[in-house]
Amino acid sequence: FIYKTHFQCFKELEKLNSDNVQIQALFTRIGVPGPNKKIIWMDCGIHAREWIAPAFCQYFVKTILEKSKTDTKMQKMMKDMDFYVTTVLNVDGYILLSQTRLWRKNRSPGPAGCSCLGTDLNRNFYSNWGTVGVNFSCCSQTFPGKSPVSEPEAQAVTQFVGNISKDVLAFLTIHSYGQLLLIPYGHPQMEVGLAAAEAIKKVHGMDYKVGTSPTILYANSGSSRDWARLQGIPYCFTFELRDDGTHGFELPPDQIRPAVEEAYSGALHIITHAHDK
Ligand code: ING
Ligand code: ZN
Repeated sequence: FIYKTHFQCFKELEKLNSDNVQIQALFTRIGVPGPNKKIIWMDCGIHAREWIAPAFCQYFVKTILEKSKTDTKMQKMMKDMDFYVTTVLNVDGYILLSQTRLWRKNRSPGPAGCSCLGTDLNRNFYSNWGTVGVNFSCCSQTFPGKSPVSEPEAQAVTQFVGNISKDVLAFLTIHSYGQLLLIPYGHPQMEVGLAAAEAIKKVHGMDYKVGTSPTILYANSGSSRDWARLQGIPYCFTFELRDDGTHGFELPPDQIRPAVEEAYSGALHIITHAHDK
């Protein structure tokens, strides 16, 4: 068994040049088969060091599957919608964590002459690419790449979600840390976000802030969430899971379960709202 990195896999699959092959290897699709299904998109682990996010995606998949056995609302949602869950979007970066604990970017080669690897995948999407919140030094953590959507991971999401975007009700992209729900501009999202934050607080009493990136975090460009909103997807959220910065990316193990439990509650609120609307 020869392990191939994700980047190599993408390169090989690209050669096959057939529609939608690439990302089929990436996500889990959950739902009752049927016609005219709506879609919920969720990705975790676009940034490697934010490993609580992949833990969340795993918990999410496990929980919706368990619920679907008995919970009639979940059964209905699975009849109406398919859940596409990408547990680790940036696989190459995630694998590197065993050596480089705080790696963020992917592992693709930099521009000619650059000694560093990696592009910030959440600066590589086609949404005001390369304008704010980026650093064109290829060694920086927010290097947006050589050009918009230059990276195979961003290409895969752009191509796949782009093709189905008219059926996607919600696009949830999961990061850490900060305990935030970041929204693109637009008021309906703010209301749903505030209600989701309440749902989160009910689980373990944690406070999540809700707002747009520039107002509650920092300005950026080229994010997948802004791109998704530009495709017309109604509910697009970035989750920043625990914690508030005390431990940051190195969340203590005893917080893993409560962190994913409360985030589930917030995600479920948004998904239920998107479904019922
Ligand atoms: N945070 C996100 C980042 O890419 C973000 C925050 C997401 C800002 C989407 C704007 C839009 O920097 C982390 N922790 O990566
Ligand atoms: Zn992140």
